[in-house]
Amino acid sequence: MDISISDRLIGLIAKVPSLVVSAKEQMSIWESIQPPVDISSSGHLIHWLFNYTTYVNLFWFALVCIGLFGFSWMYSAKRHKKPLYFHGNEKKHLMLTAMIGLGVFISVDLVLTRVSTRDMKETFWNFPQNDPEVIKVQVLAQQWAWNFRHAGKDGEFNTADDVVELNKLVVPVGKKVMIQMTAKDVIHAFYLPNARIKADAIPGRYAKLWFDTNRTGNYEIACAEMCGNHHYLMKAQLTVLDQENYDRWLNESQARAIATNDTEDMNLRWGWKWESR
Ligand SMILES: [Cu+2]
Repeated sequence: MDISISDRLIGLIAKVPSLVVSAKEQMSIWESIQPPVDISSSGHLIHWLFNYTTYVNLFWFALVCIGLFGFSWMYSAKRHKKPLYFHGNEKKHLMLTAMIGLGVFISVDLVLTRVSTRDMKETFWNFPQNDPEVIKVQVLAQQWAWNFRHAGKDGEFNTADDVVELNKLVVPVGKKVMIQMTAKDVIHAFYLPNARIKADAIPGRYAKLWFDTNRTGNYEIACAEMCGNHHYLMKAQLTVLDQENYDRWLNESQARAIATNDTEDMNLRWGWKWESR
């Protein structure tokens, strides 16, 4: 039996309500585009830059739209039967153009450069080098996993008491964590969305970053560099424990490491001497 066009139309229209997103679902979409919870003391700096960039660009975009559509309407054929030609090189036109250009340059380029340079210098590249409380971790990225190495009780890397974990980084809450990392094969990027921090792990060199945490829980670590066909699987977990649980975890892991680490196995000895620069 032939289905008439009107039947098809009715069928299509009947589907429309299911395509309309309910108010409740809109809420969840709004929630889903919110950034992940910030667990660091410096994440708000990145937030500020992100928000400022968005709003200042929205402002200038709106101004351009108002000008574009406003002048189109003002000088439309309906309102002006006779065309009006001018070259725009009068002093007031040049001044207005220069003022707008200067406004964009100051509010976008100058402000963003100034603020991001300050944040880099004072916070993100201000590494807690001489802080004895800092937790040091070495990270080896590879296709497609993250290896984490704590120095253990002796404070030296590549020794029998090193605690090595696959895809699991454990840190105590409130402490600064200093990370040195490299990659085994191709370029990867260590990305901690909840601390708003990211750095490339590059074969043949040691990259570093630091972060801190202000709440316990499990958070995602992702690879943020397209590194091969299983890049999407390259996830790890950041576990933030309170000090007591962290100490227990470290003690147990160290005891297990000393009992089972085969120091002759060169595959296990991927650590390096901590770079103090
Ligand atoms: Cu990767």
